[in-house]
Amino acid sequence: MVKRSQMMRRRLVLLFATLGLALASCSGSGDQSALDPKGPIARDIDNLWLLVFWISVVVFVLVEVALLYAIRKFRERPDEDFRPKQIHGNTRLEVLWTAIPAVILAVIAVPTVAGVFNVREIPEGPDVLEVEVIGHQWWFEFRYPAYTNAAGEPLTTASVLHIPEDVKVNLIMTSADVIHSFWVPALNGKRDLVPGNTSNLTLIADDPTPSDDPLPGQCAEYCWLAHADMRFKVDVDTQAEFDAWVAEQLEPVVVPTSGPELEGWETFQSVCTACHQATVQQPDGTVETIGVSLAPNLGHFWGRGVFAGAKYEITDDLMAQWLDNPSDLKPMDPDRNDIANGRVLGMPDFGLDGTQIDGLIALLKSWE
Ligand code: HEC
Ligand SMILES: [Cu+2]
Repeated sequence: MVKRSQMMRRRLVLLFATLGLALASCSGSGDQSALDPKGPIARDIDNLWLLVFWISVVVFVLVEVALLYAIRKFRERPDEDFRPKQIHGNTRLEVLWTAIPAVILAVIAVPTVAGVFNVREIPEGPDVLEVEVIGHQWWFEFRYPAYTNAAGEPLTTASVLHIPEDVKVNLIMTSADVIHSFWVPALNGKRDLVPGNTSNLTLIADDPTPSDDPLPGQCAEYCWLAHADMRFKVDVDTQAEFDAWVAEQLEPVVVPTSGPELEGWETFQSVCTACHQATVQQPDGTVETIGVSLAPNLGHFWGRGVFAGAKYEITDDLMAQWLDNPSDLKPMDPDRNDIANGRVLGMPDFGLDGTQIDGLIALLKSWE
């Protein structure tokens, strides 16, 4: 038999565990908090949440006070034969406790329905920036159809979405493989990316972010092995910064003619272009896009700051590890790649030697 003191101790442990868990949710707004909106759409959602929250607090307090009052007032007393008055039906009370919740729900429903329509509205017009978002296992690709380079390719990048402040950005989203979900907690809710379909999401950001501290985003639909590492950043620029970034991205990267970069270029052409693309300028001045678009575009890669689904910062050391054995840094399943059918589940280990790796790093660095 369990002793009384043991029971008591168990209850206390349970109480503190529950309290601990509950309090953990008050630990300020973490990196990916939806309670710290940085744009008008996220603010609407947050305000709606606050409305529901405070109504719930009032209801909770009233109900608990009534409950405690009833428990105390009508408790069983040892010495008297106390039975509460036996009541059957009370029309006034029943009408009241039906009407009050109905009014509360109506108060919540009106801004909720309006909010659902606002969030779903697809912005149109000359001021809207359209960006195509393609989800891949396990990274996000961004294409800007409004900006094309000399080879006729749209500006294409990965893992870091650049947008100008105060501009309505219409994301036109799809997936190359399985269902993913695009979520930037500071700017809007989540929206699925469905293969063979397009979905839209609007982003509007109030202020530019410091370039070393962009807004975090995350795939929010379980997509297998490296789902947790399928992140991205949203770098909010001033209009001038954004224009400069676009101009830089549209420049072709240069094919080297000497040094370790040239060694890297040779490996790049023979190995990497099976999956990666880049728009390059040949020594004779011609501009062309080489490679296959199954993996992140590597033009201007080094300037991106983060790689592998924004899991890591780009440094010489991490890049050397990545090129030596990518799956060491991020769980992937390249054995199941089927390039002929456009299916890629990770970057393989190519058994590159030290000189090849140094050459590739030199090449990618020169492609900042
Ligand atoms: C079989 C296809 C394939 C080949 C060939 C390939 N890669 Fe990759 N690579 C990938 C995939 C897929 C990713 C994205 C992995 C992820 O983050 O989930 C990637 C990511 C990268 C990244 C990080 C890009 C970013 O923005 O996150 C670099 C850098 C890179 N590869 C360099 C190379 C180099 C250099 C070579 C040639 C030695 C090469 N890759 C060959 C498939 C390939
Ligand atoms: Cu995903």
